[in-house]
Amino acid sequence: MTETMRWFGPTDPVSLRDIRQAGASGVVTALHEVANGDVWTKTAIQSRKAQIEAASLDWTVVESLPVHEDIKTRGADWDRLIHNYRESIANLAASGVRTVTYNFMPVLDWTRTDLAWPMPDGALALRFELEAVAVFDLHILKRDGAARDYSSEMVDGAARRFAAMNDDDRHALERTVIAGLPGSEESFTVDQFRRAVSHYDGVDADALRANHIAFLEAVCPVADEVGVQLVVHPDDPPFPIFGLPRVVSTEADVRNLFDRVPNRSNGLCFCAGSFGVRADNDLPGMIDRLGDRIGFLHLRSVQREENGAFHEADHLEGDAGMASIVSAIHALQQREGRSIPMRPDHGHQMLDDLTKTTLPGYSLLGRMRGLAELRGLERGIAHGVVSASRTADASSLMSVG
Ligand code: CS2
Ligand code: MN
Repeated sequence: MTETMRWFGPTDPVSLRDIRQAGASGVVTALHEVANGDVWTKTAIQSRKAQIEAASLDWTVVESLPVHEDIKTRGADWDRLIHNYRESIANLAASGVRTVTYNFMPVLDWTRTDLAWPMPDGALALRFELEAVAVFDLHILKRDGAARDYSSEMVDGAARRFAAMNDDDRHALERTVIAGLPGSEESFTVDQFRRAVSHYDGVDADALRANHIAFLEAVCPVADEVGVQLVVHPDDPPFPIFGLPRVVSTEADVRNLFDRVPNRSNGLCFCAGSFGVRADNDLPGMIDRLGDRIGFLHLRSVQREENGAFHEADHLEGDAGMASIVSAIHALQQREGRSIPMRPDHGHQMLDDLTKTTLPGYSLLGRMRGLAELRGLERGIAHGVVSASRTADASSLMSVG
């Protein structure tokens, strides 16, 4: 794998030097300062690239070239936005940046309900609880018909929980859910969020799928021509929330995209943490079967809990079965004779980072731990030291004294 770390640009509290010392050879980044929908100019791309290269790193992957809401809903500005998207792709290719991540999640990018969930070792993890989403949806947003989307037990539980919360707790939950996590291009007040959600009245899962295909049909020919691969990041979490459809959650969803739009440039960002929230996603099997389309890897593990909750585990723990995943990646790379860019996707806030201001999920030390563990796992597999067995998970391969 080609080892990278995400960098949020010059304002990121983590520096390029930090990333280099953490052992990455490249960064994954975006021109976050450009408004969603505007063109990424050649000059702006070149200058960011030069800055990265001056730190002896490569700009390996774009994450993300954001897809505007008017593309997802096929709104009035579609033509202009598609034109701009194509131009940004061509400009990136002209600078030699050839892998471009995007997602097709309505309104919200990734979503969590707790950004500082204490782990037994004192590190802090990101957590998602469907019941907390229900509290926000039913009692803060007060979305019409929301109660239909939850079990009656969860509706009752959410009412009890909301009643026990003070104003600060309520405000904190609201901010966690809609203020925007790192990499999200949007941040909302409750009123703005309500309005953004209402743009999806009449856009059900089938309509969103059709809009996604229309987007790919419009941009893939240009990407094919200039040699860029577009890689779609799956839904996080991989199920509908706030009554909004989500259509990149399973192997069948992804397969459908490739069947409908066979262009070479139509690719996948395989995010083990996002797909891994669903027990019905067979992660190593997906790598085997979708491998020729995988252009970028996010490696991270979640621990599923009851009632649609999960938290982010250490990279080699949790439900992912990381040894089986890295084995499948190793086999794919051998088969195709290439090295796939990978980043440790999120990490715990730990050690010195506990006293610093950090971006949720993107503090340095937790990601550095994840990168080191993943790199060691891959080297072990490549040298035949670690068994490539599909049944063993990383924690059972050795016991650390
Ligand atoms: C998230 C997302 O996977 C992640 O870490 O940070 O923001 C992801 O980058 C986007 O959904 C990809 O477009
Ligand atoms: Mn991811």
